[in-house]
Amino acid sequence: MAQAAETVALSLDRKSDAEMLAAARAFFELMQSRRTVRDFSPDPVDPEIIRLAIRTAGTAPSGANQQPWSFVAIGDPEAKRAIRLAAEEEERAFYNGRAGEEWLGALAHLGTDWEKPFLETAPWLIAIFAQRWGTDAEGRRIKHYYVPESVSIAIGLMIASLHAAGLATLTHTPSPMGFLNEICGRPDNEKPLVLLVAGHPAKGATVPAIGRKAEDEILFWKTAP
Ligand code: IYR
Repeated sequence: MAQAAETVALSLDRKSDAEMLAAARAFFELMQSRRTVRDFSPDPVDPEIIRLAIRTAGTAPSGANQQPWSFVAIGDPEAKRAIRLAAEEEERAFYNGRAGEEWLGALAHLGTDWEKPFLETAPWLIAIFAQRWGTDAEGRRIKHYYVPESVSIAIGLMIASLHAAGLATLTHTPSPMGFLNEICGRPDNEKPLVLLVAGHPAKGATVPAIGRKAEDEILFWKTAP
C-alpha cells in the first residue's frame, strides 16, 4: 500500500442556508450572462486579469492531483498573427470540405466562417495544453490520468474567471492545432486542447439569438419518493 499524504485542516467556512442560496443564485446569474463572443475590441486588458484567470484554472481538481496543464498567455502581435494564419489555413480546409455537410449544417446557425480576425484583434489568446504524460526527475515518463477531464474543468474555471472580470471569451478549437506547440514553444507531450480568446467585446458586438436548454431538459432528480 502506498503511504497516504500528510493531512492539513480543511478551511471551508460553513454558510447559513440563506447565505448558500444567495451565493449560488448570484453565481448562477453571473454565469447566465456569459456569451461566446466573436467580435473583439483591440482595447488592451491588464495582464494581471489574465494571470488571475490562469491561476484560477490551476485550482481545478485533477486526476491524482497531477495538474496536467500548461497555459501560454499570448499578447505579442507577431505571435497572434502567426496563430491567425495557421488557424485560418486549417479553418479554410474545414469549411471547404473537411468538415462535411452534416457538421457544417449543425453549426450553420452560428454564422461562422474560415476567417478569424479576432485572433489578431483580441488583446489576449490563452493556449491551453494538456500534458498527456509527465516526466520525473530522471526524465522517465510518468503516466497521467483523466487528462481531458482535468484540463476541461480547468478551462471552465478560467472562462468563469474571465467572465467575472467582465471580459468576453471565445472557446476556439481550430483542428488540428499542432501549430500551437511550435509557436508557443511547448514540448510534444503537450496537446493543445483549446485556444481561448479574451478581451473586451467590440462596440456594438452582437451574438447569435440562441438560448440555453430549459432546466427540465438538463436536470433529472432522483430523490426519495
Ligand atoms: N472550428 C471552426 C468550426 C466550429 C465548430 C463548432 I462544433 C463550433 O461550435 C463553432 C465553430 C470555427 O471556429 O469556425
